[in-house]
Amino acid sequence: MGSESETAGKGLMMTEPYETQITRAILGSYHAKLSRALVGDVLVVGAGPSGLMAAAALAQMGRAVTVLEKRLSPGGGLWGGAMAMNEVVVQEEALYALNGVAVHPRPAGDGLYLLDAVGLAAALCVKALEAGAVILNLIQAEDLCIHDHEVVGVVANRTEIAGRLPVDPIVFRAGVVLDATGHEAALVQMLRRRGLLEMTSSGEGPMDAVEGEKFVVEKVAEVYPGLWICGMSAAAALGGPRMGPIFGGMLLSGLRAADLIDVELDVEASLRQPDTLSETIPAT
Ligand code: 48F
Repeated sequence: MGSESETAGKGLMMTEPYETQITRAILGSYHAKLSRALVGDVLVVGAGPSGLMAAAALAQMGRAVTVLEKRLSPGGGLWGGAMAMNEVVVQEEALYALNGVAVHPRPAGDGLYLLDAVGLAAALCVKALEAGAVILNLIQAEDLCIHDHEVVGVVANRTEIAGRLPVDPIVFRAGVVLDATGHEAALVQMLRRRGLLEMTSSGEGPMDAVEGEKFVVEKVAEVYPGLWICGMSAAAALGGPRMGPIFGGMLLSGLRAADLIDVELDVEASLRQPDTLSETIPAT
């Protein structure tokens, strides 16, 4: 006689083959995750350092966050470091952004710190997931959902399908959409192509690491109702300098986006609240 759990296991295997149980477990779990991701507070498009940082911070603030990443691997431009030398540099003043992120910055002199690029990409993913964000890879934002002149969501498809096969997309809805698509500034470009967003910039400028790093933090903004930009997307959308393999600006840009978006969501929530005081005091 086997133990009770063995018997239960054998019973299950008799009803369904092992391979089917594995597939069924994945199906159930993935679709529950997808369903949770469909409507939320913030939809981050692009899982590079700025998007992952913003997602982790917003999720830690209690916001419902979904991250869409078109590639197989979230991490954006981190993995390859500089010219495929997989080390990245972060400035001392940005190190606080990595509190609670499982990385080990090593001093490189002059207030610069080195991090393993793969380690940082992986640790940011873990941080965002542990904070409660949902990360969906292999999903590409291919359009925006706009109601009454406000971005209310993103039209998305499987990366392998988007733009290649005649298969309709689905829509992810959120209170705020954050374009963290890096050099592409993909969501901003979707508005520009339709003439919905007028921007004089013709794309990011030549490299200037000091100015570029400041730019991506200072220029975090809502560029169209419901659509925010951060990271390299801000530089590409507004004409800031590129900065190469220094990543403090990306981390701080993501953090700043999280702070500003959190405030914006609070303001929107308070505007939706009924004016209880005026409702309870009868008019004389
Ligand atoms: O490019 P990326 O890492 O953007 P970032 O967070 O950081 C920039 C730095 O990596 C580096 C730099 C620092 O000196 O200049 O480039 O601003 O990550 C952007 C992510 O967005 C994804 C893309 O695959 C990448 O992982 N992405 C781009 N377009 C889409 C998208 C799209 N339409 N839908 C989903 N994901």
